[in-house]
Amino acid sequence: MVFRKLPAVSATGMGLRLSQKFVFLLFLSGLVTLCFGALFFLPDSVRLKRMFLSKSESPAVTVGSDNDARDVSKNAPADPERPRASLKVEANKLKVSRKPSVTHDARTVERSVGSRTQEDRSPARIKMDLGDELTARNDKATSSSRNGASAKGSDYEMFRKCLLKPSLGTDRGKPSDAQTVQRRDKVREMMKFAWDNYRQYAWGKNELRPLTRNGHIGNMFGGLRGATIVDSLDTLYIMGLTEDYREAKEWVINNLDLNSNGEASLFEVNIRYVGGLLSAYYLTGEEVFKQKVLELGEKLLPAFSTPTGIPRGVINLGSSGTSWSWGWASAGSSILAEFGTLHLEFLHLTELSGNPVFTEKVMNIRKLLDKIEKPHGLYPNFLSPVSGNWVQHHVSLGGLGDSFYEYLIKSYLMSDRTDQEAKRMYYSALEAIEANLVQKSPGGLTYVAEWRGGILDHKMGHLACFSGGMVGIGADDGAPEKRQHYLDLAAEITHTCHESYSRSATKLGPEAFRFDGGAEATGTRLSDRYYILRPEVIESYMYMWRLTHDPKYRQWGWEAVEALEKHCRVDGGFSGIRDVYASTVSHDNMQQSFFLSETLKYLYLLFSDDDLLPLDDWVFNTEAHPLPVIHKSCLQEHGTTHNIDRTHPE
Ligand code: DMJ
Repeated sequence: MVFRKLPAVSATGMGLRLSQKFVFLLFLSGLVTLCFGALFFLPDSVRLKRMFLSKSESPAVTVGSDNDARDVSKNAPADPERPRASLKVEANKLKVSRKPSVTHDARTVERSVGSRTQEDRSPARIKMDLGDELTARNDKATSSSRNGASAKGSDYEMFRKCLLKPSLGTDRGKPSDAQTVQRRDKVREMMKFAWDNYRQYAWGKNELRPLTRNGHIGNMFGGLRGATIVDSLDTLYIMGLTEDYREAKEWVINNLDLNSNGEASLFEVNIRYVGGLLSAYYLTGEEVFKQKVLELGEKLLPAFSTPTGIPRGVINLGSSGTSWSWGWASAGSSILAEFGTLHLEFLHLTELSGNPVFTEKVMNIRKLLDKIEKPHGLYPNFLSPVSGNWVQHHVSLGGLGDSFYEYLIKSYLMSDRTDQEAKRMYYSALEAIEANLVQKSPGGLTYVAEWRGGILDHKMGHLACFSGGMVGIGADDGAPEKRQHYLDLAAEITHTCHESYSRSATKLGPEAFRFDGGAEATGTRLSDRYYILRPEVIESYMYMWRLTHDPKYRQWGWEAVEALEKHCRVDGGFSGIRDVYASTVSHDNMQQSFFLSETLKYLYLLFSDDDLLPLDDWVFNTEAHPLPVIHKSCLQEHGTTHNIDRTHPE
């Protein structure tokens, strides 16, 4: 012991002179300071460091190439211990406030319920869809106690009662004509096939490799596993694949381990895991989903500890909570489509937890975006989370930008049309998009070009094809004189996207198609010709069908089913293809989780009656997970809402 080695010092320290005591204390405090300081120089993974340091360090990695935010697996940081360009202790410490959130929104609420009547809400009407849900709720008691979760059944019951219509319709959305029933059954069979193969060859892994018949983990989800399972819960449930749903649920109960320590995409974890668990909870009332999603939500909060509160793209889900910008994102910037696609899920995290912190985080993002100067009213794709300024002027409704716009209109719809700020921002963004990006090709096709500092790139990504549906669902809430125009625009964009499919040999659409050098809705570059089972075109068919009931949308959906069956179905599942223009296809050996979550779900809805997940009660997150509209006035009336003031936090 140190004491014994000091001359004339007893083990107890008794008998020391004052000056000796002083020198000794000085030495001791120096030693402690040194040891603590040394912690900062240890790598993040060292446990000691995680135990002692706060979660707010956000090393920034700078400079990279301009890539698709959606195809991030190949861009994820390869080595968590790699040298970092700068190490900064952020000023914004994480504040997890637990104050009760009952402030009522003082703004005038103009409730637009269309043709909904009071009778729609009667308990008798609501009971109609409780067949499966009641069974599920009975299971809930068992699973809750098994998981030690405290069931807040009354909140859930109240939420159900405030829905305007039965979630699954009168007969699970079964269509009335035989041909549509047949087509819907086919889609259900495709889901079963995709799921069974995943189950057999890749169970518990993130995605299935259908050619080699094994699992893929990737590096988008940190250490999280079972992306396909979480992404599929609601699709299985909606399609009435009851046994498969139960198995998926059991996996979540027993195997979904949220204590992972890898680097994950905040965006991907949010849209797939948070979205998937939220929607599974709202559809079934199973407490385990609520418990898991709240636990996961808390783990995402450190990503917001930046000087501006704009989260970085990559987060360590472990106890360090460190976050990074993507190596490829310009100058350490954050991506519009990533930090702008959190709103719907985070509002529901507040609803379920009563904790306003989730809403505060996304409201802060919105506040910054609303205030910042926008070139021609447009939102560029890269923003610095440190300075809060745009990093470069690339604007796109495709990858990097897309779902930010989608979440503006959906925030408005999900707020029961009370979120006037989201409404204003959406319609002015749309106006800027129309003025600067929307083009007509020589052959008369309407498309949405990309914008690079004022210069148009006459290309449209497959991802941008979601915008047909988006413009469509927003049409009715636009200025009265613009409503028909928006619906026409939505139909024109959807038509163009269909053309990108019908002009290929496989009848599937390329990753990007162009309108220059004589091209009209065709992918001219080799690198743009692949199709990875993406949903966006079919998503727009589904919305346009619901809005217009024009039979062509169902017909186009059926063409897509036939093409998927012919070119993407292999013995071990469904696979993407490398070139949609080649009649002999080459498979990419990947069954993306969004194929089960989105592509097949939208197809199923397209061939179902509109009363399956009615759009006045549900909005779909960008991964097609249905989230309920927050019928605030009804919930407040019954005193159970966790509504907080959704105006800007101070
Ligand atoms: C999905 O993960 C989501 O739809 C996301 O918003 C965009 N891309 C993929 C599917 O293409």
